[in-house]
Order: sequence, then C-alpha cells, then structure tokens
Amino acid sequence: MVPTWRLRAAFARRLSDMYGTEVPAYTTLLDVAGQVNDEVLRRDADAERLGSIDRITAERHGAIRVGTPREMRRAAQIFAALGMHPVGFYDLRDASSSAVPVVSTAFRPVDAEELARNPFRVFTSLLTPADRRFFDADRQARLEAFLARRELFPPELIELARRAEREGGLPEEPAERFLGLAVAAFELSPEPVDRAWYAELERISAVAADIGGVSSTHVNHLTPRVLDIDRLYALMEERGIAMIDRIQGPPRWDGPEVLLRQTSFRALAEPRRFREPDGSLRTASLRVRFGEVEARGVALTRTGRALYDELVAETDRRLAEHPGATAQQVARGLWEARFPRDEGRLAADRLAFFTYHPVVDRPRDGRRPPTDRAALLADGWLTARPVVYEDFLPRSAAGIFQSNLTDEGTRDGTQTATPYDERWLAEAIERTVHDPFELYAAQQDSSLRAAHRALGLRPPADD
Ligand code: OOG
Ligand code: NI
Repeated sequence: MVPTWRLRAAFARRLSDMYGTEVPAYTTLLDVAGQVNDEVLRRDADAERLGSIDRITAERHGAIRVGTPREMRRAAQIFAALGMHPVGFYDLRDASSSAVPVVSTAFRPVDAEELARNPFRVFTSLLTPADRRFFDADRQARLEAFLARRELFPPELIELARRAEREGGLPEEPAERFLGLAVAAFELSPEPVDRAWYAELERISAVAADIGGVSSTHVNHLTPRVLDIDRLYALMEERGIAMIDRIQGPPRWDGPEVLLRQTSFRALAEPRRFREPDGSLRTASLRVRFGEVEARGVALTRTGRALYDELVAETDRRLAEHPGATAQQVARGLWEARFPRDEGRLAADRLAFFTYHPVVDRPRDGRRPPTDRAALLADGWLTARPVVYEDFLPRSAAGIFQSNLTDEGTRDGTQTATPYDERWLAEAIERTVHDPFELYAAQQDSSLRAAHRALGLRPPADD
C-alpha cells in the first residue's frame, strides 16, 4: 500500500521533474534556491526553526487554473487523494487593476504531521464567466459551451482518486497508474490553440485566454521555498534573468519573518501551435508561464493580520504621496515604527501563532507556575515555536498575476460584480473550505492544553 502522504510526495516530485523539462529556467531557479539555502544553513544556526531543511528542500507550491465548477470539483477529488484540502478563499477580481477574472483556493495538507511529511500545496483558480464586468452574456454563453466540451481529467484518473481517498492510499500498481495520469493531466498539451478564440479572450484578459482559450489545463508555475529571498533575487539578476520589480509581501527588515514573501521572473516565450482562421497550423509563442520563489514566516492571528493589512494600505498611501520612494523603503520605515520587533512580543500580544512547549524540568523552588501566558514565557515555564504560514496573500497573488501580464485587459466598471464567495465555492466543489485562521488556532490551542497539563495547570482560556 502506498499511503496518502507518499502519493503526495511522489506527485510533487514527478510534477517538478515534468515541469523542469517543460520550463528549463525553473531548473535554474531550483539550483539557485538550493545554493541560497546551503549558504543560510552554513551562516545561521537557527536556519531550520521554520521547518527542517528536508521539508524546505522538497517544498513547492504549484498554481493551476480551471474553467468550471465541475473542473474544480474534479481537481478537488484528485487533491483529496493526495491529502490536500481546500483552505481559504481568495477573490482576485478586485485585488488587481488588471483583468484577473478568477476566484481561488489553495489545496494543501491541514495537519501539522502531514505538513511536516510533505507540505505540497496548489493555488487553484477558477474562472468567473458570469461576471459581467468581464464577459457579456453572449461571450459567457460561448465560453461556457467551450468549457463544457472539454474533459481535463480522464474518468480513470477520477476513479482512482476516489479509491485513494476512500482507502487512504493505493496498492503499488494502481498508485503508479494514478500518478502517471495525474501528472499527465497537468502537462502542456500539443493540441493546437484556436487563434481567433484565444485572441478574443485575450483582449478581455490574458488569464481568461489561458484558462478558457485552450482545451486542457497545465501547471502555471511551481514555486520552491528559499531561506533568503533577497539574496536569491540578487543572484538571479546576476545571472541575467529579468525579475519582476519587487518582492511581494512584507519588507526586508531586522524583525521577525512573517507570512509570505514572493517574487518571480517574467513569463518566458514558449512555442505553441495555433490553428489559424483559414485552418492552417502555425507555431508561434505565448508568454503565460513564469517562475516564482517564496520565503515563509510565522502565521499571524486575525489581529496580527489586520495590522499587516493596515501597514500595506498605509504603504500604498505614502507611495502615492511620494512617487520617488520604493515600496521597500516606505514599508520598512513603517514596519520599524509599528510592527513588533521580536517574536516574544508577537506571542505576548497574540499577534502570531505559536505552538507552546512546557519546560518540565525547570526548577520549581517550591513555587507553582503562573497562569498568565506572558508570565509563563517570561519565567521560562513555556517555550514558543513559530507556526509557519502555509497559505497565500490575495494582494501578493494579484501582484504575481498582474506583473506577468503584458496587457491590462478590459473591464466594464459600470457593471456590478457577481458575488462569488467561500460558501459558493464550498457548494460548487461539495467540500468544506477550511478557514486558515481556525486551523492555526487549533494547532496552537492543542499545544497549549498539553503544556498546561504537563505543568499541572488548569486548561488555558482560548485566545
Ligand atoms: C496564481 C497566482 C498566485 C501565488 O503564489 O500567490 C500565486 C496563478 O498565476 O495562477 O501563485
Ligand atoms: Ni504562486
């Protein structure tokens, strides 16, 4: 029997191998990421505090895009077989000034043990053809008819995925078959692209064309994790690879690493075959797939996240007033003034998630431990380990989409947005969409309860 987590690890590895043959610059990115991680391990004794180097070396996130609720449901079935569940709802339609007509979720493992075994996650976006700001009624109808005719995932793959989910894995032979079919479903198809249809959608949105203009889906990017993203950025530029102009997310600074920092290199021209309006076939190029890299920090609580969002908004305001300044400069100044300088403060102020561990051999001198969390930490009864942020940031995701579009696309601002929300998504895919804050909180609370038990204290009040 190949258990769920081994299927996930094997899928992530094979997808990475496949993508490396399709996009050679990805292999360069992996080399440089590996080099940076080695450097950090040598210079920093604490390099593994946000995950073991084995986890980090294997760690990737992928991005895929699908067209219909049915395709999303089927993708969810494949990911369920790999122990990856929908977490979070991201509405990118308004997070970007370019036309990005999608809503998204991330499929990933949800418990700490599974994440430690292999944290593979896939940011999965679903086209929103009903949104009148992007598609009029006629185009929506033609788009939906086009999408209804294609089959992204063969029935045998879905059958095997159902069985793997039900049985918690697959025997060796079907596992092999499942992995082969699953990886193939995300390969770039040699099928010719209908030029006129693709171009029509591309005028609205390059993302819409990438999803609805072709007959299959493909990995858009695979992203390795790196321990020093500023260093990686500099090394890639030294190699002559054009990076987008900034690192998304929190600024570089001396305080704690929080949430997620990401950057990418520009989409590369890839040869694709087109069927021209006169029926002839021609090879031309498309720029839709790019390379991205990320650094992860501690997960923030709702309060911590609100502070983060406020600093992002304030950075925008100040940049608008001082067009000469860079986002990094402005954000860093703000963070230095307003964000806690160390993890101890983040824990005491309940701004970030930690797991708490009892120091059972601490000399007691006949005293009982205090009950207050800040005092337990300050007096050495508890130690705190940061919980890694396993999710995405809508604003950064929109920035990643946008920075790789050469064209703004079009949007009719006089129309109102069709409301797609987390409930709609959950119903569409017939699965619970987990709330990331609740997952982190549950992990923190269970560690605190165990720590209190070990110290002989009453259970703690929830945050
Ligand atoms: C997804 C873009 C978002 C991220 O890491 O935030 C993303 C896409 O391009 O399909 O991958
Ligand atoms: Ni990404």
